[in-house]
Amino acid sequence: MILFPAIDLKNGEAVRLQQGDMGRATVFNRDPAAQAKAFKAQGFEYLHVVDLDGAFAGKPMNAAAVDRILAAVNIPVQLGGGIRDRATIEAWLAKGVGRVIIGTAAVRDPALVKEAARAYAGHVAVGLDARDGKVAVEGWAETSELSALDIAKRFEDAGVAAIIYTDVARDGMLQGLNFEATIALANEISIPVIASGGLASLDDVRVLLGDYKINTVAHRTGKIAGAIAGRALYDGKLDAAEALQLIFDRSTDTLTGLFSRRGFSAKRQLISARMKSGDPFAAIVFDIDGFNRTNDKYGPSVGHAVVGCIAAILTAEKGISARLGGDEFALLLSAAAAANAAAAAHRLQREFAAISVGHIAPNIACSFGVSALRAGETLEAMIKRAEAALDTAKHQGGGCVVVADGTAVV
Ligand code: AMZ
Repeated sequence: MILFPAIDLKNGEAVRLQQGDMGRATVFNRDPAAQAKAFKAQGFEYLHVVDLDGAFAGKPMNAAAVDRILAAVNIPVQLGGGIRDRATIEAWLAKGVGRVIIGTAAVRDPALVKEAARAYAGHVAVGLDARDGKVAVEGWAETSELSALDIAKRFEDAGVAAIIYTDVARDGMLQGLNFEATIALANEISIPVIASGGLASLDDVRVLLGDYKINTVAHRTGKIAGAIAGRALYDGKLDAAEALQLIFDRSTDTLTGLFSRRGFSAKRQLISARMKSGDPFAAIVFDIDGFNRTNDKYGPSVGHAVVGCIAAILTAEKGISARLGGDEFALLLSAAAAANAAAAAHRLQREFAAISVGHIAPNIACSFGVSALRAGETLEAMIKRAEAALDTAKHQGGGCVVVADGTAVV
């Protein structure tokens, strides 16, 4: 789940509207680039920027402010408002916009979205803004006859990176997101859906993470890929640090259910904060040797199954396990388990080698790096040493366990 802080631009300033009404604008920052920097400093990893004047005019109107934002931060920016033709899409992407959002043109010119999504895979999103169930266009001054689902379905196989679904009536009102409509949409299509309009508090973030029941019904909220926060952040109703911590804490890898790199790093920070000196910790990091060859030889479904088996084995260990990347994993051990980390690495090595998928025995070999926490050391530094040991193991030809703290065992 990604939480996107929003910067809406009107006359070169960062504003928030209520229900999309330009007459009800509050200026929150006269310097949008400074606002972008502030969001980055708070820990956000992505920005949502809208050129409001552009959405009304049908062409970019706050390009200078967007340029300043792009120059001020190096995190990806998704940008919407007045992007209605191929030249404008290309110009923004060339300037470093991570993802363009197409609203009006998704209703009026679906071919443009399809062609752009094909040409710039991962860089084209569709913005669907619904008022009374129908999609609003032209700065929300006009309403079409089509529902969000009608339009979303057009792009089902087009390679659109995301659909940003906004409930116009809730936007800027701090009354909470429209979960029902957003989840209903997400359940009907395979394109990731980002929720927008009315995000009010940490409770909304909890619902997005699948925590809460809505009207006593447990909704499947796991499909919501992200949410946009605007006024709640500017008004201080949503604490950025708290929200990001909650999200990172629960950030798991979709295939394995293990902590993702991000979730692992959040957990690590949490443990570090609570750590007392003398607490025993150890780290095992490893990756699968020649995983691509396994994929090539047996196909990706066997590769996925192998990763699933590794995840199941790690879950049975007494520790915090994470999938750091494609074929890279980590296991953080404490107390008695930490004292036996090297033995655990050898045991894992044998268990992975024995993995079979149906009648296929892919002979999975892994290289391991192991480290134990030294007096006065941080968890971060300990994991770095395990990673260095893993590098050594790979240089030694792989398939071995290197213990950073002295005893190298091949
Ligand atoms: O608040 C508004 N009146 C408004 C707004 N926030 N009008 C349009 N927009 C945003 C959409 C989308 O991100 O949410 O502008 C983008 C769409 O612009 P266009 O020009 O493609 O319709």
